[in-house]
Amino acid sequence: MTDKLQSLLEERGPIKKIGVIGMGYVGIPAAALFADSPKFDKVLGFQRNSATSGYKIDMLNRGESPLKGEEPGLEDLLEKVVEKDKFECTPDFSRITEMDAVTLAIQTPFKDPKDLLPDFSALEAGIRHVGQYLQPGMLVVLESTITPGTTTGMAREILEEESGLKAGENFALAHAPERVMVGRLLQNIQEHDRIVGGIDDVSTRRAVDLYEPVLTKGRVIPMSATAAEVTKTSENTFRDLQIAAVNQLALYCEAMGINVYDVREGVASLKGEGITRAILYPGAGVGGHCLTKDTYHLERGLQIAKQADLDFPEEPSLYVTARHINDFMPEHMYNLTVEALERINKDIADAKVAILGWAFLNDSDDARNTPAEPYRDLLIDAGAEVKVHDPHVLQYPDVEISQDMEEVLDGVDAVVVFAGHRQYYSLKPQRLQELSGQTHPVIVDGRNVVEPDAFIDAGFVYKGIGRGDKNGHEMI
Ligand code: SAJ
Repeated sequence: MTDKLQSLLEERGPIKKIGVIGMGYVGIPAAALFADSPKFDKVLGFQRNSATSGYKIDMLNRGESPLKGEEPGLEDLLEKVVEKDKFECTPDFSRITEMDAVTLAIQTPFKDPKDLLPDFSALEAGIRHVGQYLQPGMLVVLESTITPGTTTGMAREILEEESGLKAGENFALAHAPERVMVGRLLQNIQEHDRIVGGIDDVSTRRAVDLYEPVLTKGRVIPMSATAAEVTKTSENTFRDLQIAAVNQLALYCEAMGINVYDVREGVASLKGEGITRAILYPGAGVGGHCLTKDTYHLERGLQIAKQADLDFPEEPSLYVTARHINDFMPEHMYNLTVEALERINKDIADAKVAILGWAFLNDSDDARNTPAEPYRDLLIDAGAEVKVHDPHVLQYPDVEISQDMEEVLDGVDAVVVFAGHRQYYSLKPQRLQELSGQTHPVIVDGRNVVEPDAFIDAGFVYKGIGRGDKNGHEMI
């Protein structure tokens, strides 16, 4: 079979025209880098002309980036490849027929983690579009993070159903998961190693031909499609697990009256002889659209890609437990807030609380699945008055976010740090006290940005994640 595909690809020759479906945080930088490579002649960015995101088409064709936040080098690169007519954005999906390769970078959120049900509706629509215009000898690559078994399963079926062609015989199919982080999209694509997994060796090799030209420091790591899906979902699951491990340690340290950062420094000090102690940082929670769902993709993958019975003890999945621990941290922040207010005989229902930092990541404007939201919901449900400050996140559905710190801190009983934005490291206790107008305001530090003693000495009630050594301090 693959011989037939091999000869089809040889007939078609090297990849020259590339289509990228999904003009978002993953698709736009990928398209710009493909277009900037002398190996490729033309890149089309496919974007539906929808009410919510149709505006991107004209912006991109003017060489402007519709992405929020700082993305070093992206605007210049877009301008360059549009000027050179190597990149164009279009809503006309019929032009997929002109392409040698098509990549799909479409969001794959989870509808219901409990039942492990992902929302693949947008991805399915994208794959169906490709299937309708698929030509023999083309390569299709899924870049979205997907449940293991999706490439050889759902994607293959839809493409074959829509095109009447056979994967591995008439067209190549692969998974090459994105590994980007906001704020360094281009750098991540060029410098991270690239996992490339085809449904067969011919597809893998064709996909390697697509990604190798855009890598500077990174190298291509070829494997099977399902192994590539498990690699991506497990690398985020492992990160989430590492964060859950240190969050659990932080909760233990609070109960034991010790400082988790002393312990962290100690644990991290064991080095050499190949010993790596990747102990991460505890905090107010885990947000974003990666770590919050990829564990569930992996868990679901075990169900749909299982080929033999799993031999596992009668225990809940370690990975799902980790998710629950990280999802608990905003609730822990709420419990710390209530405890601190009780120390000044303030009931949460009568309290004014200022949340500092709405983004899920420090120094970014990205607020997807921010852990600050479940915390705010708990406060609101308890009857508290809540204000939110964030220097980067300008707006968010149903939540008023201010960039005016003084206005947010005016008259508050409690200041609660949820994101480690640079400016919060220079919070001054005296100034905060003045603005709050309270003798004993409360500060709850979810990202270890303040020096506890400076606030305690100024009369604050201090609480910090993992700061068992301070959370029970004497009131000054
Ligand atoms: N966090 C902690 N403690 C830490 C590190 C992070 O509480 O020590 C929290 C952050 O505050 C944030 C969340 O976890 O709320 C996620 O942070 P992140 O740094 O993992 O950021 P993401 O989700 O944008 O990036 C991850 C990265 N994955 C890995 O490093 C394995 C990135 O490389 C991926 O490209 C990205 O997911 C993705 O798109 O999958």
